[in-house]
Amino acid sequence: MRQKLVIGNWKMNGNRAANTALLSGIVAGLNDFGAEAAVCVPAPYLAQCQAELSGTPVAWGAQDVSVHAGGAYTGEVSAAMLQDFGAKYVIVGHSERRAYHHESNELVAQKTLVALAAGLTPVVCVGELLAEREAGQTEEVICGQLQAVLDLIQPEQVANIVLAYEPVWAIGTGKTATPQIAQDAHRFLRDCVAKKNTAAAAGVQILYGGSMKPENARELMAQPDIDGGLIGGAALKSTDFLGIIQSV
Ligand code: 3PY
Repeated sequence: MRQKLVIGNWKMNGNRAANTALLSGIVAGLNDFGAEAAVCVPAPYLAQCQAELSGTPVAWGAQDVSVHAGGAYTGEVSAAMLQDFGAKYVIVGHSERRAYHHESNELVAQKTLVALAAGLTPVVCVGELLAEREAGQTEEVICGQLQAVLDLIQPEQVANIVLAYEPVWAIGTGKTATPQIAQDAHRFLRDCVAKKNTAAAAGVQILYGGSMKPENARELMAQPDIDGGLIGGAALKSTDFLGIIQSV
């Protein structure tokens, strides 16, 4: 039985005062729900998460990581630095980074490997564009994105990654994949993982991302291969974020 996991992707939002209000609202409202909760915040706020979330059930993480261990890489943040601030998760390959920072499948795979080596749990995002879905290329695209990662990691490392299926056409658009569309993609991804490590595939958490909100979370998370959510806008309001967690 896989544990449900709900991760807030704050993207480039927040300030110290607003973060404190949001984090304390989440912690206060988090009772005995069946899901594990985490927030992936802009790197400058990792220290704040460490100060305000330590000792609570809410984990924290980052939204990107450098492939480099250290040195002359202006603007980059290493896996060791994330770990230094208690990060558990790091999102890699979000479609916004693939689109705006030209991250290739190979770079995302390297970031996954670097995160794993540092003891972080990479949340590897895959997802197709609307044009790709309309051209019937969804499986080819998400398989290619995932395969680059699977090719680089060891079979035993499969158990230490989290996957997120985020159809690009559902990100920031208000459109959500129907539960059946999402389930089909999740099942397909799990079958791809099984080719690398059959035993581990059954345990890999695959999150749905793309306009998940309290109103649609229950139906999505009821699907057999949807193990939680990677939440965008709805993660910025504690009541919405908690509403999603309560949908588990
Ligand atoms: C969204 O739901 O907008 C996301 O991009 C989650 O990562």
